[in-house]
Amino acid sequence: MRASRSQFPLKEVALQNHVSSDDIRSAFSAAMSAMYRQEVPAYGTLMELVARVNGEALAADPELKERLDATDSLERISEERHGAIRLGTAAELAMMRRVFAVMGMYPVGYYDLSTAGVPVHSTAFRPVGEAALKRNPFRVFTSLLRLDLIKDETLRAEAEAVLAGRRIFTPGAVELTEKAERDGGLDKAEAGRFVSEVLETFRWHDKANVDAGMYKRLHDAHRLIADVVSFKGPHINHLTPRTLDIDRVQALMPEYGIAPKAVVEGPPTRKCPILLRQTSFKALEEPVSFAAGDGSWKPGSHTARFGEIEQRGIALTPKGRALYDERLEASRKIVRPAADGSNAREYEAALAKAFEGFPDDWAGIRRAGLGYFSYSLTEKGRAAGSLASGDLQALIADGLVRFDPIVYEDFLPVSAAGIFQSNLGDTAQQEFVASPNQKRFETDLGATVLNEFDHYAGIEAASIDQCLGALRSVAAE
Ligand code: OOG
Ligand code: NI
Repeated sequence: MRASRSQFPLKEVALQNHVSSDDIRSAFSAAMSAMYRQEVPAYGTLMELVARVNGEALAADPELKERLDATDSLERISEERHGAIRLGTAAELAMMRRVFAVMGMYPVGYYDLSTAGVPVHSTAFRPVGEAALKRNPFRVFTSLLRLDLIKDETLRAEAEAVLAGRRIFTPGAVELTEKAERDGGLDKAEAGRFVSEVLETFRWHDKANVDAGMYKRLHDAHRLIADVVSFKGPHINHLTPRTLDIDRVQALMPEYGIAPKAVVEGPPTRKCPILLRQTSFKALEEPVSFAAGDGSWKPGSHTARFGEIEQRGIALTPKGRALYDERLEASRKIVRPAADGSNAREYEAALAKAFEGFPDDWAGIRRAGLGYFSYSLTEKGRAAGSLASGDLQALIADGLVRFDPIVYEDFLPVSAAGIFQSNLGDTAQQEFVASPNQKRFETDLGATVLNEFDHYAGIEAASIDQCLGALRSVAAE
């Protein structure tokens, strides 16, 4: 006989006092959105535009609405967003991992941006299980500055010294993270304090940590280095809502007083969206001040924060992803998008042409083994009972089982590079020798990053098990 849960009353009581990590993440995501809306009013405008377009997209496409309803994923979309931060040291990255773990966010994937002329490498902290993703899929693209790519040794040492002297977490954030690790969670009051303490790390500071001369030298080495080293903390640099129709948002942005970058990053417009499409508007020039040395402040400006929106499609299998990478590369051999947007139309045409060979219907994508799907019983399947067989293909053919695309929850290195570059400006293009160093990143992180494919495959396999298991138990009744 299985032990009943009531045999462990002590543990049960202890667990009841803890807020779930999903709730902490949701609260944090909401707090971050409220803060960024105040800090960057254009973000609020973008949210309004996205809400309008999403409403219109759902009204115009009943099939899409039905699919989102059926897979229980309609609700998460209006709350869905990702942010991005850039950290300066290994210690900051390792502590950030512990802080995110309290919110049920784990590092997934490794992105090397050095190939794109940006001296960082990155991961995405995000929830991983299906239930957690449905509850709130908040993610943070987190980059670590690579001072090892800076040639000027004096400047590198100075930058290291500045970074070593700053504390990006409040003592309260550190203390509550340690408590959560010790006790396996936080109670309601602690969770509330945790959210407001951690929010401080992401706040914008308009008073620089360095003087104007140092800022200029860092900026001359690379704008991104100035952004990371010159300030008290890793201010959130964008917060991205999810749209159901990115082409429509891109087209409407000027009407809302926002100038988008020239091309949408990622795959072309398709009937069945794959992976991730993103567009952004340029970083704002914002007033900051630098310490003058005599206690006074010298006014200046800094550009770091921008706006971005994205549309998410199906997660691709390694085979599908290889085809995506190959098609993207093929289109870029024909036309490479110019930073000034002058060849945007040619690029779009080349991209669309290159992707003609990528199936654009869900059944075709599934048949070719290109994407991950979630399987569930149809109404007919739920009523079937004794008809049950263990053959998934037959069950689908008989209309007992349906399949729906699993959403891509991660990022794309070529797209991320395009977003970084459009914000760094045309003049900031810089060559670095490509030097991915995942081992070093993981040592600094204090953990290995999770493999995105394993997680999609796991969600798919669990859905199949659940379907077949349900049919078997009905058949056995
Ligand atoms: C991150 C840029 C990458 C995305 O959505 O691909 C990114 C940054 O600028 O720090 O956010
Ligand atoms: Ni982004």
